[in-house]
Amino acid sequence: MNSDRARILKKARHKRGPVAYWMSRDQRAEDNWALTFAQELAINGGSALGVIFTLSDDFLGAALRQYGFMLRSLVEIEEALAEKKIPFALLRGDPGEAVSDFAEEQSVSAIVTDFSPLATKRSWNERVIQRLAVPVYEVDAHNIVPSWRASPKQEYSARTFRQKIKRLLPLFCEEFPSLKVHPHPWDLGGRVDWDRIWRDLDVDRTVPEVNWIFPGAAAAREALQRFLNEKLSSYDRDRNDPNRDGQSNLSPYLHFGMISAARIALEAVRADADPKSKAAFLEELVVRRELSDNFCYYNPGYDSFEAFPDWAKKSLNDHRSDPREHLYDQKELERAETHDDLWNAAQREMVLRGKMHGYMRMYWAKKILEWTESPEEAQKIAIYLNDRYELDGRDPNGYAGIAWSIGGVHDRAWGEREIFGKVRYMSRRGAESKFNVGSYVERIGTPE
Ligand code: FAD
Ligand code: FO1
Repeated sequence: MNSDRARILKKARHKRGPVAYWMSRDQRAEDNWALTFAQELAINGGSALGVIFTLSDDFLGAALRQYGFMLRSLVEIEEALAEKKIPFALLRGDPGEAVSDFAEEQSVSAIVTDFSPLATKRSWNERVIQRLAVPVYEVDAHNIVPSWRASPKQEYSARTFRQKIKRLLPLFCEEFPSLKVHPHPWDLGGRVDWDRIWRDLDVDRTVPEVNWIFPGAAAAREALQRFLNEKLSSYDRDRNDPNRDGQSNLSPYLHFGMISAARIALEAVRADADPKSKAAFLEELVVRRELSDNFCYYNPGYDSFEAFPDWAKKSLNDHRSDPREHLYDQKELERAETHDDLWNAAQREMVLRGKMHGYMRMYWAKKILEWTESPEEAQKIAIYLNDRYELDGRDPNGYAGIAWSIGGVHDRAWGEREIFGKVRYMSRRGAESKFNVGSYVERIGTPE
């Protein structure tokens, strides 16, 4: 493994004792560099290895839909780890405290965790570091090129980031080693009582689970194979048409780490498919996705107006008092009660299906800017809805996508117009010129 994938968050003397991999963002047993690193550390020290997951009831507005998707996959992970003689424990309570209490009780010698640029996980890490006297390592198991290696600063556009990441990709595109049967046992008190976890789960149950997509690593692999066999070759033509099922639908799996982006990239590169489509897909999967992590990692205000570039902030400020022809509040938007049936259809697609089409996401967020009191309110509402309903929400891609749509992040200045200032505008007429809006609206259905 390229050693730059790992870094030390807390230096401390290595004592003897088991190594714990604190899994969070990368919820899979195979193709996981954080787990590989933890196993190597354990084997080199002659130690046991275990995986812990801290279940928090309140993660950035997630509801039953997303918790269900995650928990059903964690059951599979426990099973896959058991086959390798690696125990799995599910901890409850404040994650920072739960991890440090567990480590003390079990005399853990080192903690390894996966990387997330989001504030929540960073604050959990801080708490663990403060409370524990053992080494804590962080491994970027999500990005192909670790965020801290891809660039030392926030990149202002895909163009500048693309150059850097393309140069580094050959160093990090390695085949994954298989997880080994772990040679040193660790008794963590048996299997997780999943029935009890479900019973005690205190989350918003008004956003139900969906049944068009199945969670877990095996389902993710199948979805990838289907995409490579049936859709990759026409990706470039079909991905921006919400009436064609042209996208991969891999984002929910990527968000929860049920599949690794590097695995998808390796398979896509090997696939016998149209080169233009391959390049378009890899641009989204690698450059755009890893650029979102770069944005959130170097810009702690990623979910605020402050994150927008200066030209956009100035321009949006100049247009604050422009009259709005339509004004909606959060509830009206949430219930898809606007004058625009295209927007309403997109909103309903997200609420009912848990995944809005990629093209519609841009239109959707830009219209929220057009129809609310201020850019701050638009951003807040867009984040609330995205995080509450999307399976892939609560993700750097979401914060970056919303900041791109409303605040010009990673974009350039366009011709000035009302409300948007120099932020790129999207019109319903533009959508109509790209795809059959009527059939999209009809397919998603109108409320009774
Ligand atoms: P595919 O087209 O098959 O792409 C494959 C993968 O490439 C995706 O799974 C994703 O990881 C990555 N990707 C594709 N488009 C983008 C993009 N524009 N930016 C960054 N990465 C990209 N993506 C999320 O994962 N979570 C979100 O919450 C989210 N919210 C968004 C909100 C707005 C307002 C906008 C404009 C975009 C948002 N995106 C989000 C980005 C993008 O729309 C989705 O990643 C994509 O539609 C997911 O579907 P897919 O996996 O079928 O995509
Ligand atoms: N990660 C956890 O470690 N514990 C959780 O309880 C948890 C819940 C959760 C719910 C919805 C969702 O979209 C993601 C969730 N995650 C959870 C994963 C989370 O994405 C990562 O921990 C992030 O890296 C944190 O920034």
